[in-house]
Amino acid sequence: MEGAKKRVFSGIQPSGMLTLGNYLGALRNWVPMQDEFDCIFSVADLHAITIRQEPAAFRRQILETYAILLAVGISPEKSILFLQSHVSAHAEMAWLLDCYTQFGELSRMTQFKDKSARYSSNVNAGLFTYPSLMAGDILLYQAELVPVGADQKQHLELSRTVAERFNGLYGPVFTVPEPYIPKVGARVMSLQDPRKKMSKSDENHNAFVSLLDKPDDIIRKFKRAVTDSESEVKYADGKDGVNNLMGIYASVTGKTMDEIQREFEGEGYGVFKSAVGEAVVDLLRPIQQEFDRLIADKGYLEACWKTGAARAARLAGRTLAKAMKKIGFIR
Ligand code: ATP
Ligand code: LTN
Repeated sequence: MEGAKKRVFSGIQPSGMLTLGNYLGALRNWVPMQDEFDCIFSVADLHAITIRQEPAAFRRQILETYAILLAVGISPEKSILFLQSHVSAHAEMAWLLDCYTQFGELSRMTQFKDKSARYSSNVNAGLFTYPSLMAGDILLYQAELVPVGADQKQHLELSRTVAERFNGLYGPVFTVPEPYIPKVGARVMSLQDPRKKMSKSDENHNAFVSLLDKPDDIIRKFKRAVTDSESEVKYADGKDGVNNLMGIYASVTGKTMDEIQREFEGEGYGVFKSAVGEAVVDLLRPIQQEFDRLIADKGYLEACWKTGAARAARLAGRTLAKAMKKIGFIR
């Protein structure tokens, strides 16, 4: 059976509790992919230390990110679900690829430019070489498809360039990965500044809805969401806040923009915002219940990530050995 399906790899950083944006834009699409593809998903903990993390909080975030992936429906039987740092080949491959990636290429990465401006007191080398670690994640598994949001496309392009460069020097070692843009792609914007994407690391906690937020907090955040001075629930240019709320409501309920507009005709924003909040609470309730059950069962989580790491290490080890042999290392 293995080999017949296309291989998929994706990762998510445990840099905070995942948001509604991560769910609607990424995780929710990963779940059905498990039936169509041979999927490998990783909690990218090594990537997360490019930003300073407080040890106790970091440990909790890794654990919670792993549990939330299971809670939304990533299956440890259908897929390989593991912690990146548990498979040492990732760090080793990142070093190899660093030596096949140009300074100029890394300098052009917009995420590096954004993050080095935002965290100007800690512009570490890891922040700069982050794309090599990510390329290694993907290339170690010979992944053909990589589901990512628009923000990661540039990194994926660089992964392709590095894979092609390596293959050009040594023969076919790596599969050159393609970006995979799921059919239902949602881009969820900040509730406080709807021109910015909703981000789990936003300092303003009212700007995002965490997947673990309590129902009252979710309702409150939607009630306070920034809109405009009009009162008509209508999708239109310049109405970024309302457009975003309508997008969330559409994505959660499956309704079209026209249907939503009709549903709230003559109602004003208050009623609409409450409805969006309620819909999100209903969406997250079963996920939160499953999360609560899983997080209390450390033994099960541990068993899952041990199995995941063992399966991942076998695949990754093969590619690492092949790449090292080609370079000339004595094996
Ligand atoms: P950070 O705030 O730490 O940069 P983030 O919330 O932007 O994190 P990532 O871990 O970088 O999230 O992204 C994980 C996945 O979620 C990626 O595939 C990304 O494209 C997707 N994603 C992130 N934010 C959104 C959003 N607001 N809407 C839709 N998809 C998103
Ligand atoms: N950089 C990604 C997370 C990530 C990833 C990957 C995504 C790490 N390794 C490999 C796809 C493939 C992010 O910040 N969203």
